[in-house]
Amino acid sequence: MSSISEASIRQAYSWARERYDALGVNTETALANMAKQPISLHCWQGDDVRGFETDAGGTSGGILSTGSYPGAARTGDELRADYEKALSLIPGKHRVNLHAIYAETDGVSVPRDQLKTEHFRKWIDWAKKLGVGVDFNPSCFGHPMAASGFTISSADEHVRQFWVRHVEVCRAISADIGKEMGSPCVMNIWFPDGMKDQPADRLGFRQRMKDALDAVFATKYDREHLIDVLESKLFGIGVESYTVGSHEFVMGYGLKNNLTICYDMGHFHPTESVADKISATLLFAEDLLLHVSRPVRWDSDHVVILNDDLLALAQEVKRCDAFNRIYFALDFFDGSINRIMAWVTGTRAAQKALLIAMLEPTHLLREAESAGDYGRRLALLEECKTLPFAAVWDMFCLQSGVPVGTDWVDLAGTYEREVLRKRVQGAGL
Ligand code: RNT
Ligand code: ZN
Repeated sequence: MSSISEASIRQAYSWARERYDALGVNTETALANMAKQPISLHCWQGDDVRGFETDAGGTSGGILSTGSYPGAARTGDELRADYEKALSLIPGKHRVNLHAIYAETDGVSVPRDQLKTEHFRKWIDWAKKLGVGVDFNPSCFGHPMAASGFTISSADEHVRQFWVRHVEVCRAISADIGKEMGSPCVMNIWFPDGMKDQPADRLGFRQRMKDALDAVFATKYDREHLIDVLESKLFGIGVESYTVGSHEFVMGYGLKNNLTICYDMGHFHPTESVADKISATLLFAEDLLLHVSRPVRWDSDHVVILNDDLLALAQEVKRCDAFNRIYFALDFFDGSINRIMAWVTGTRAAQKALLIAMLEPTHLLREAESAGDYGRRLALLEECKTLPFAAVWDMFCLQSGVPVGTDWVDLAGTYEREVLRKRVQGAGL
């Protein structure tokens, strides 16, 4: 299957292993840890956040998927087939991340505040078959009840209660999923609520959001089944002046009410480092969800690549020894390129960052730092950048039975020709 011989992968790995060994880093441990480090793959990259509702769906509330590359999944079966393809090109065992708009209701229109676990039965059974965990998200956007720009903080009681009920049913569904899968379902709540121009009553909306959340969280679930998460945001397109669920709101509400908080890499000012927030947050929070994304000038949700921001994030998790306290989830949606390639590129990039971090000789950096030898610290950091992590990565792919190096790209291309392109030509539905 591989265009690179197994012998050469093993030889390169054994050299790399020696190099890391000399720095006191065990590559075998890193490989074992990578194999048990899940990343939650978001279903919404497969269809540009459209979902399956017949009368609503799509993006709004400041989020936007651009591009009309052919081949987007149109049904649950197509999306699951695409997922399986992507998962076959990614090393390790992962999780799937669903949004409420991906309910399958047999053509019947089921309002979002009346969704039930049975509407996700196909997803659950499929995930069981694949042996992957399932995470979940209420969908508080792309809906007539969100048209005013406000959902759970709306001044309109009718609108507010609708979204309270939606999040409540999503929690019940998530708890059921977590219980059935035997692995807690991480349910992330994001509200688009905000204003294009300066509000006069910032407090009123936040007070209503707080009260609504109190109602939502009045029902208690076992954390063995459900992990409640709240995601903050700085601004959205058309929602530039005010975001109700700002960072301070979410951090305050989350910490006070024992919820997990989510940092999305695109939800802060471009000069703010999300990596820097990890250690500060973990002193006060048990765990943390990271939405691994890539902002380009704004919260554009570009496909994740192995850049400095991503590396810094992974390094901070390693340096805080916090792999067991962080949930990694992807959050990007690029409709302008092959969507399977987007998924696989982003996931593999995130995993490479984690691996590089796991292979870091952190103890040597710390020694230099505590000796006050910052020149040595900087020199070591630079040398670390060119350590042969790629040979360890290739070994991880080989051990996981997925394509090594660039081989996966051709396989994704074949899938595009044989499956995705046919969708456009009218076959399928
Ligand atoms: C929006 C948030 C949120 C969404 C997904 C679709 O800015 O990042 O996480 O991207 O729920
Ligand atoms: Zn996000």
